[in-house]
Amino acid sequence: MLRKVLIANRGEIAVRVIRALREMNIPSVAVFSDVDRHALHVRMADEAVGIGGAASADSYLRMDKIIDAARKVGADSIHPGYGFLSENAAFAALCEKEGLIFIGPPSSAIEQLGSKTSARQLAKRAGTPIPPGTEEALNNANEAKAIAREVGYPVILKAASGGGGKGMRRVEREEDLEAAFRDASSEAERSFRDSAVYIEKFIVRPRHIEIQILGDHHGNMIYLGERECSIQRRHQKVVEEAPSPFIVNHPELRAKMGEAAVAAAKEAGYTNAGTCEFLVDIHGNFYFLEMNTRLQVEHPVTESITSIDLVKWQLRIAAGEKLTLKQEDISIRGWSMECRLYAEDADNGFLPSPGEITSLSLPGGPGVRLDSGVYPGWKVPLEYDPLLIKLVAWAETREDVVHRLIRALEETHIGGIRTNVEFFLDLLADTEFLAADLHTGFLDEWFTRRKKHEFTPAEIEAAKRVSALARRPKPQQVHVKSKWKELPLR
Ligand code: MV4
Repeated sequence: MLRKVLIANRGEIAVRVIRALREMNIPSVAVFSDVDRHALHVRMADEAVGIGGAASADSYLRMDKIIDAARKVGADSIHPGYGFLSENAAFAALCEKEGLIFIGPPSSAIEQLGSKTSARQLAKRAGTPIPPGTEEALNNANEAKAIAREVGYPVILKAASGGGGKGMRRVEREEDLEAAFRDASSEAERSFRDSAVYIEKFIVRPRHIEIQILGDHHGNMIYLGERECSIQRRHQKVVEEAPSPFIVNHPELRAKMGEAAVAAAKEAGYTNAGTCEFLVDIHGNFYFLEMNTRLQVEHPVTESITSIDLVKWQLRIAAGEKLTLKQEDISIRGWSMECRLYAEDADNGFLPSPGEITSLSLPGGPGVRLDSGVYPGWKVPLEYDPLLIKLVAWAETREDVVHRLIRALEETHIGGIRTNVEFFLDLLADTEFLAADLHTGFLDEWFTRRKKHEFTPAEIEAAKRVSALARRPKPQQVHVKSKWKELPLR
């Protein structure tokens, strides 16, 4: 087993990894920046090492300081969490060179999957379906025009080094293609210092569904079902759930997507935990978008429906152990949903709202899991992502899990800062959300609908006094709505 693990991260994910290590009796080492000296992950770890200034570039992104810290405390391995250095191939390679175990895939896999064009090539070789388009960067707008004529409009231009929706342009007609090509290339250059863009057919009104995989160093690899992540705002996930309402009645589609994810990961020489992102259209056709070579924020919903601890498996796999779970051992039970509680002002454009948490009262009871990185009296710094707590619920059905989340949100009181708790109560009490006809445009449309209603301040106050549970439609109206019954499966 691993001797001592340094966690090159902060906040709730550092705490999550420390908890797994504690249960496995492996010593944990936190690192912290100047503003994180009193953070929860520092308090919970067995040891902690300061690695520099508040700005990420001076601390959590400093490969040299993190490697030095690992050396100093005698750690043999590093868990990168998510964000920061987690998908940095150079950091994984540096760990490999220094004889430290990087708890994640090999640097070669991170590198191949980091470039979107090379990931497309790899998926194609593996037989994993991709949106029609190019697997090489385009040299000019005329090349884009030729491909767009072949695959048909709308198309989408994407940065080869892209992520988070930057350097992306949807194009409806040929006359808009040249300007869009210029815009996408220059945004890609500014954002990633790489102007390379490629083109894909635009998949209309898709669902964003991802497949969790686990692979060991002995050739074993499995998939652990899907997560539905279509509820996003500006490419930031807001609510995640598993299973996907779109897939739940179609185990054969789940199996096909799972096998496609495993095939792509195997082609990359992948090990450890990873996630294949797919777009799924209304007909049940699925298309590989990219692979996330890290543990994801939303991993707990998969843990909840499979009863498998993904972080413990990451640690065992990194230590060279065999993945003793077989595909036929994986079964899905019930429904899980996660709300990301942020220090942000939901009434003012979701602007970050850092500051001191003056009081904190958190939910509990059956089926409630809290992955928190905060405590009362802690001052949320403005330098980092303001995710405070992941509230994750489990229940037998989707309807029950939504009711449970509402109940848990109503038990939640975070004082001193603005949060998005009230926003979740509004969203989860919405009939359309309950109907589960989710797609990537759902949240934008929901905000538009809400604005149109234009409630008076008195109505808002009245609504706040009534439990969101009481505002819900009657249970008999509720069932998972699937717009398609018979899927034309590939
Ligand atoms: C697409 C697409 C439609 N067709 N690709 C946005 C982020 C990036 N990772 C991929 N994205 C998209 N790629 C094709 N061929 C639509 C999106 C997209 C999206 C995807 C997932 C979740 C939310 C989204 C919101 C807008 C656009």
